[in-house]
Amino acid sequence: MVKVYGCRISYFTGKLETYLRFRSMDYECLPTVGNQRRIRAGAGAVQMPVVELEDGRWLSDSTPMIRWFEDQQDAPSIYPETPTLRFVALLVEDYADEWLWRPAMHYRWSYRQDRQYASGAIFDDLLKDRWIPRWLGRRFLTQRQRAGFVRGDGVTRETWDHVERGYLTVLDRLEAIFNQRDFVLGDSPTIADIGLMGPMLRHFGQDPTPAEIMRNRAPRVYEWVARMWNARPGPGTPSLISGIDTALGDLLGEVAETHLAQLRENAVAYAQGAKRYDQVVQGCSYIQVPVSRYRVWCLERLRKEWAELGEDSKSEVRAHLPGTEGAILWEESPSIVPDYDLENRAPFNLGINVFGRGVPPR
Ligand SMILES: N[C@@H](CCC(=O)N[C@@H](CS)C(=O)NCC(=O)O)C(=O)O
Repeated sequence: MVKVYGCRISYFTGKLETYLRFRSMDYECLPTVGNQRRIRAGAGAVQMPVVELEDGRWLSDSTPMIRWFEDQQDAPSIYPETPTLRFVALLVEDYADEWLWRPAMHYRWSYRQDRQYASGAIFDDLLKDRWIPRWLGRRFLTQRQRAGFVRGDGVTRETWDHVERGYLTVLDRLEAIFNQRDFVLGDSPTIADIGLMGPMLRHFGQDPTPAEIMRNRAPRVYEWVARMWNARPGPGTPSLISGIDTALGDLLGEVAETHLAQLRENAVAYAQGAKRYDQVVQGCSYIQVPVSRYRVWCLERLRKEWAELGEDSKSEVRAHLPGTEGAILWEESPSIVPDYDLENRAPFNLGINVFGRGVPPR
């Protein structure tokens, strides 16, 4: 039985829970609040989720955690065997983790009915035994999340429509994929599906405003969320697509134009020692978004995976990535200076938050 410290409506806790259910692994959910000192000592940073194993070891960060759990399995892996699909799956996971975060936080905290629901749910889960009046706790949570992860992450009147377009586009791209097959890459879940469950399960599929949009605009995605929540490995070997088809290629185009564009600008800003930076994504200007040291590491890991691909795989993936944004995967880049997990110990290293000490600093 592993202990998962998180919250019942948290993005990355939902991603990890989907994986643990898929592998029929028992877990116990515990709140981070009240356990911060132990979490910081064991896992390095307080974020959701962190995991405590029965032998006392701590794990942080859903991406390396799932990879480590998967290494212990004696079953067909959720990381595709073919190098092209493996790379695509990792890229989609990273896009789901790091790019879809902004629209997910925007819908949850910018719309009144969504923030009323979320602040109540988080309060009841994390704060109700803390001697804080419910109204005050909810107000504190709303202000923290809106100031930090919405306005503080570049959502303004000017970027609002583009942020929402990112959600509508991923719905359309996935709807086209699920019109052809049950999961992103074939008849079984891969790490691409698990990654997408971060935003889709506890935010887009559950918060009132984006869930209504999902039901009406992309019913197959809505159905996939439930299918993923209940997914278990099939009896045989997973049957995945033989290469990148049009529907998947269209999703990859969006991933490159948005997520890879942001990863590049973030890495450049980090190398310059900046705390915030401006970026243009699909023609939309985001002013003074927070720099993330963690995301420099994400980019470095993707570049390593890219470097290990054979020439055939590289050209197959490249054909679906717009050159300007895709190039950050293959060009020599002096601006990528990872300085996290240099000993390659993740998920057993001391973790860091995606931004500052949790919320993006002002
Ligand atoms: N890279 C981490 C990210 C975890 C994360 O950022 N979780 C969010 C909540 S879903 C969090 O803890 N944010 C920090 C905060 O709100 O203080 C992972 O993949 O697990």
